[in-house]
Amino acid sequence: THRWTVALAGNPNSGKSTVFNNLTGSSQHVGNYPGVTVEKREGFAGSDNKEFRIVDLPGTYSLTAYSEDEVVARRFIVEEKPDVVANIIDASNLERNLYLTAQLLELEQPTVLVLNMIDVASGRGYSINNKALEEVFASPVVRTVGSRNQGTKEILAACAASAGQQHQSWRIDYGNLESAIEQLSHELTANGEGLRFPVRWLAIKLLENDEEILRLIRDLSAGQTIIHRAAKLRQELQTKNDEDPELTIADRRYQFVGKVLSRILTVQSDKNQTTS
Ligand code: GDP
Ligand code: K
Repeated sequence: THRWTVALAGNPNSGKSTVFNNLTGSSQHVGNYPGVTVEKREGFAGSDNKEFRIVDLPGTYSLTAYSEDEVVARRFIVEEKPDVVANIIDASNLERNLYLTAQLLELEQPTVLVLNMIDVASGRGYSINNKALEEVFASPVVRTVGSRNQGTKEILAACAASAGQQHQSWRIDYGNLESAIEQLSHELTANGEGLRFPVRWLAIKLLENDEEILRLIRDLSAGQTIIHRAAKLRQELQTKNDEDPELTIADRRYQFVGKVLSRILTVQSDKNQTTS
């Protein structure tokens, strides 16, 4: 039988370790990612005659080059290309969690959205429209309560259905940065052979002045040309928007998430005040 690789990604405290434990039981082992001190937890899961290797990525809020955990998470997804990414989402804290979801989807791997902590979300009067959420992210949604081991089999079923599928076309519209993204994507398509990251993602990272990606591009034969072009475009955008493009990109992502929330989330206000 084929063994699918599933990478668990999510914010710290989304319940990712709990879900990992539910999925893998006693089959876990701990190693290290090459060259860094970050722990790599892996295990196996089986369901309906299918086998899964589950890799628990470090919990992160973002996928920048500013922290080792974030670099490890994004590298694993792009370099090892798991069959599917399972994004563990704290359903009671959607804004912050979907900000990571948007960045994970930019890596263009098949992704399953796992709405965990559904019990907490319901307790606060949050009602989440599954179908709308699936539509806006072009990805299947599963609901779980990790602390009660609910929805665990459903995660595996959704992963099996998504594994190895073509990533559905999905993107954030970065508004007046799109032309710069397009120009850099063009350069990278022509001169970026051997890079395993999606071209559009690389272009966005160049506009964010991402240290690790700059190093990667610098090693290409046309690297200096691409880096100069990126610097020039960054300067132009800085002037035009009166803001560092890195901040503009973060703003646009938050705006996107805000729009998603207004579409998928309704809050019953009498429950909103209760604490649990
Ligand atoms: P991680 O940092 O993402 O690995 O989060 P953990 O797995 O350590 O979970 C953080 C806390 O949330 C723990 O106390 C878990 O027992 C709890 N937890 C996990 N999933 C759920 C859930 O679906 N509902 C509730 N109420 N608590 C959960
Ligand atoms: K924890």
